[in-house]
Amino acid sequence: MKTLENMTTIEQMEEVTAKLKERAVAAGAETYEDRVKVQTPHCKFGEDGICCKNCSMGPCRITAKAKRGICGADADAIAGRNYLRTIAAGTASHSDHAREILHVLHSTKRDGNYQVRDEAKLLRLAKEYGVKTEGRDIYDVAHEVAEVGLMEFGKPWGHQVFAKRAIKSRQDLWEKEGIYPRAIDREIATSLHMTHMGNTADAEALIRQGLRTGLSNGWGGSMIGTEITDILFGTPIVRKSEGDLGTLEKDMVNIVVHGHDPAFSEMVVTACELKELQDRAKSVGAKGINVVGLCCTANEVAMRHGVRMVGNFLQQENVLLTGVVEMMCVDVQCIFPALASLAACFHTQFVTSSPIARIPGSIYVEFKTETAMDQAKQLIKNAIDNFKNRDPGKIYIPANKQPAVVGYPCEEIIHHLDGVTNSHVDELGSYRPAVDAIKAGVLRGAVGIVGCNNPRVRPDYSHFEIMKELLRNDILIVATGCAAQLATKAGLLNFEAKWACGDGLRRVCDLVNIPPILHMGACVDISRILLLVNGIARDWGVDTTALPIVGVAPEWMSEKAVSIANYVVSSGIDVYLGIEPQLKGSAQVWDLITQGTRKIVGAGFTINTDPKGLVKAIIDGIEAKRAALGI
Ligand code: XCC
Ligand code: SF4
Repeated sequence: MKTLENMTTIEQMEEVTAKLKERAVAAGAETYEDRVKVQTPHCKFGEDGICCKNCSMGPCRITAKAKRGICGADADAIAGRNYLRTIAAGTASHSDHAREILHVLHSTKRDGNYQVRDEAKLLRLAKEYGVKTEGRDIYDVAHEVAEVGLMEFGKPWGHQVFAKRAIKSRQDLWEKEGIYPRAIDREIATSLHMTHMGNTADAEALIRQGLRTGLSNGWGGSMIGTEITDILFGTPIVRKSEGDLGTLEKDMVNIVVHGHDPAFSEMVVTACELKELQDRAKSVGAKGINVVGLCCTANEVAMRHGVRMVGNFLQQENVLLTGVVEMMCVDVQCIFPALASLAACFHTQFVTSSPIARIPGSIYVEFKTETAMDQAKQLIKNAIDNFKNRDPGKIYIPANKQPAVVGYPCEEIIHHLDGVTNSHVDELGSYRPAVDAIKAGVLRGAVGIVGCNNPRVRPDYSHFEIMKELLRNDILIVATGCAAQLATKAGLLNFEAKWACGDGLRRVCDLVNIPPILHMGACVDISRILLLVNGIARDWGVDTTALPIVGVAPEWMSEKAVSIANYVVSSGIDVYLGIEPQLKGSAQVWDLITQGTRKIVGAGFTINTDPKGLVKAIIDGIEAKRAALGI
């Protein structure tokens, strides 16, 4: 049994970062820490959300003297508009990623670069979409499913099809409150329209549209992204992996895949297994090819191939500073433009692949579905040929590395619960054993820990502290995104981490044979958490708001995170944030997101930048829900 001593502590992670920082200085390279220094203190108006530049009469800033912009918009209108624009951008990003994946599905061929890997899921989805399947070639079905999916973005009438997966009480509420999500692009465009000069100045109306736009992401874009990715590359199953910088190999050609859209990284991973390329690597004196993942791309390829996870968001520069990365291939989102100049300080080839994420100084190879495999092979050849260009004087591979168990989509969770009681009730299975464990108090509740790192706080520290405290209090954790990768780096994402649990949680983990933190995937896969919570509510017979289950984003930073927080709250799940949203300049908007939405959707944000205070609020929140249920 592993113990506390086997973990990697935040201090140990920071030691490595400090050593790599020395390397950066020696190489004349700048890192984010340098830029944080020159960017702080941040602009107060931006921080408070009360700078408007939505028209060229401005920019207008709200001060004690100037209580209104030139058009008369006040702090509430401006902060509310800025906030809604953030949600729209986050929704657009997740959803456009999903749209790309639908195009990949549309390009599938039996002998093509991309194929259908999960036929059963495709057929289930076809049924849900009303696509005929009988007597049809699976690829014809796939193409029509892709077309129906693409219509979810722009259909002029109707609502998101997947929203029907939500329990009835939620759907009725969305209907009643006028926030049932319509076409995804419609919600994004409406948000931009509402926030144009001369439109909505009413903060509550802006917040409501934020809820609806978020819902079009959670029960629309993100859920489509998850489903279609499973169909294309397989629904994840439980696998072993490893994480942290120690997964880089001194004697191998190291290729890092980074970003979010797995269409590119899947090809790279598949191509690396080809014998011809392995042989080529050996011919240049390497022992083989080592592909590792970063950010959400890491989660995607770890769940489907066991590919090791080299780090999370704020480690992207550290990875290059090791001096052993032959190539970094990126797709979209969360990619520092700074990587181009940083790579130039080493032999690393920095390859961008998407017209959506063009970065000066990178090698741009526009990835196309028709030529994907050939492009991936060529890139890997280039990486192999780059192996000889390493500068031995610049090499430092930290030892930090932890084993991890990944790959718990809802299907796997149900499968494990089924093993306990054989309670299988329908095609989708049952969460009843989990419900019973929570009712009995063996488990006090469950928490989804998600999101990024953020240099506004001590990186990874909040994740770590919150996770340890929740486990100790018999609260099961599901994790995605960069939060899941902190769990990986720390050594909490494996069966042995049971030492960190309270007695109840440990018993459940033993019985169900699961680790205490379940890796559910990338950020788009928070849609899986929606389905999980929804399934539990269904099997319990209560609305989601009644459940002792909450979401927490201790170190969030992206616009996507704000969109996510909005769909989670709209789905009846309280959200705890460790970073303040940029809207403090409006007491009304602050009040709306922390209190007001509770009156609309029955859930809201609790914001606390102190991790100890935040985790206490989470536990108190869970216990209050239990008390209200009488358990
Ligand atoms: Fe990006 Fe998804 Fe955040 Fe990590 S967690 S920094 S969004 S990679 Ni989504
Ligand atoms: Fe100023 Fe109004 Fe224009 Fe915003 S929309 S920049 S507040 S005049």
